Parts: sequence; C-alpha cells; structure tokens
Amino acid sequence: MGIFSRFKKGLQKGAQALQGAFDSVTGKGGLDEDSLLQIEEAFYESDFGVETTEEILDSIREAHRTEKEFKGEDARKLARTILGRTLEGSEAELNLSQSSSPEVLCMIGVNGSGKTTTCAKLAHQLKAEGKEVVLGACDTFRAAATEQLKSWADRLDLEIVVGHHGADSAAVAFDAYSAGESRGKNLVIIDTAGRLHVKDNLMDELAKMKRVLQKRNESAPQHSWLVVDGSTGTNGLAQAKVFHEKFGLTGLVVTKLDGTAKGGALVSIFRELKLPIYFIGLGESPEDLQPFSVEYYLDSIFPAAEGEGGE
Ligand SMILES: Nc1nc2c(ncn2[C@@H]2O[C@H](COP(=O)(O)OP(=O)(O)OP(=O)(O)O)[C@@H](O)[C@H]2O)c(=O)[nH]1
Ligand SMILES: [Mg+2]
Repeated sequence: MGIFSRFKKGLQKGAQALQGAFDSVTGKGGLDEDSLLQIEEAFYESDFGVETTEEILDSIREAHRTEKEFKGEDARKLARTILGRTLEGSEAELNLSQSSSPEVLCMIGVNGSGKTTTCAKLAHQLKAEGKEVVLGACDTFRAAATEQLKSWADRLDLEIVVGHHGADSAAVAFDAYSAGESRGKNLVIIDTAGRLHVKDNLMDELAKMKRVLQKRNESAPQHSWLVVDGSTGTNGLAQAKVFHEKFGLTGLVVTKLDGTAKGGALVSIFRELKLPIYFIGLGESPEDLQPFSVEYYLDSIFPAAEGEGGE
C-alpha cells in the first residue's frame, strides 16, 4: 500500500465527520447560518480546538458575507488552507548525527498511548534504512512490559537490552546506553513505563532517568518524544503540556488516528506546544507508523471533490 493510501485509509473516520458537514452544504446554492453551524460543530467534534475552529469559522463567515459566489466547496478549501497554515512547521525528520556515541530517544507518555509498539516499529524502520539501533526495555514496572518489547524485538530481529521486573528503570537505561556505545550504535530507543502526568513520583522517576543518562552523555536524551493517543482528543493537550514542562519534549508521536473521528487533536496540540510531530500511528502494523505529512493529512481529511482530480 502506498503511503498516501495508508493516510487515507487510517484517517477515514476523521474525514467522514468533516466531509459530512461540508457535503451537506456543497451543491446548495450558498451557505446559510444552519450549514455554518453544522460545519462548526464538525470541527469541534473532531477536536480541532477552539482557536482553530473559531479562526476557520470566522474566515468562512467573512468570505460568505463579502464574496457573492462563496459556496460550500469554497468553505472547504478555505478551511483546508487555514489548517495548512496552522500546521506549518509541524513536520520533522529524525536526523541522527554521525558522532561516535549513540543518540538517545526516550519514548514517554500516559498508559497505553502506544509507546512500546512505537519503539518497535520505529526501530524496525530505522534498521531498514541501515541505521544501527538498540532498544532499552525500561518499563520495569509492569511484568509483561519487557516481554512485550522483547517479543517485538524477536519478531523484527532487533537488538534489545532488558532489565528484570522491578529493576530501577534508570539503571536499565544506563545499561542500554552502555550497550549502544560499546556496540557502536547510532541510536538507543528507550521504552518507558506509562505514567499519568499528574503523578509526581512517577514524573520524578523520568527526571532521574534523564540525570543518569546525562552522566554518560551530557546531551542525552537528544530526543524526548511524547506518544499521545490521538483518539483521546483534547485530553492529550493537558498531558502534553505537563510532560513538556517536566521533561522537556522535543517532539510528538500521535497514535491511533485510525478508528477515531477525533483526528483534529494533533492540530490543537501542535498549535499549543509547537512541537514537531515526527510520526503518526495509522494502525497496528509496523508500516502503519508513518512520518507526519501535512499534505497527506489534509488530502486525507479533505479529499478532493469530484472533478478536482486527485486519487
Ligand atoms: N489501531 C491502532 N492501534 C495502536 C496504534 N498504536 C498502538 N496501538 C495499539 O495500542 C495498544 C497499546 O500500545 P502499547 O504500545 O502497548 O502502549 P504503551 O504506551 O506502551 O502502553 P503502556 O506501556 O501500558 O503504558 C496496543 O494494542 C497497540 O497495538 C495505532 O496507531 N493504531
Ligand atoms: Mg508499554
């Protein structure tokens, strides 16, 4: 499956919600207050956030008032343009330096957001690109967590450093870094235990992991990504703010965008934090983790109308 097809298929539900609203007004001679409310509601329900939704609706209302021939289709295009502008700077590529010591990427986030699977999928993709990667199974909190990452590593033939259940996660991170260094790896990907951003003791544990890593390499971790479940909507924003404050994030991964109509949450999170979105999750297979592309995202949620070309 091509990359755009993956986006389109994954974002299908999110697209339907918006499309329904716009479809009901395209074809109509013009927009009326009723249809504008319908569009507004669809943006709110998809979790694009208050600011973005208001900006879009204000622009549509203004154009509707001042342009004689302004139709539903024009409203859709205007919304797309504004979202494109809002998402400027949200794409990012993981570039690893060629230095002799490995870089470190910490994958953090609340329980069940998709950290462990993202670690495995990313390691798999980087390996396919010829990068040398080692995984650190630093979720020592849950007995099954190490096993989960280990079974991915076995299946995808990835190198992994594990600690025993209940071990100090910072110590496992330290070991993983040491292994990465002695084996000449480019990147150490650290899987961490899920934690609620409001639990101070668990947040302190993350800070400790960072301190311990910095004893080996003062610029580690070079990458700290928050993995956010895209289907939890604006909840993700509250989490992201706290994790960013306490740990200093460098980027985001937004998972589970397949199967949710709340695909707009990534826009509100980006708008607020201005952290690049490195990857998005569009399903459970390794290939469903895709570098975020604004163009593919917008093309998926605003499919070209008939006669406009496109897929
Ligand atoms: N549909 C879908 N499922 C996903 C995606 N990403 C992760 N999952 C699933 O979400 C579930 C939780 O993923 P994990 O990677 O275990 O999440 P985690 O953050 O490591 O969870 P904890 O370690 O318990 O905090 C798994 O069943 C994954 O297969 C995605 O993009 N789409
Ligand atoms: Mg996990």
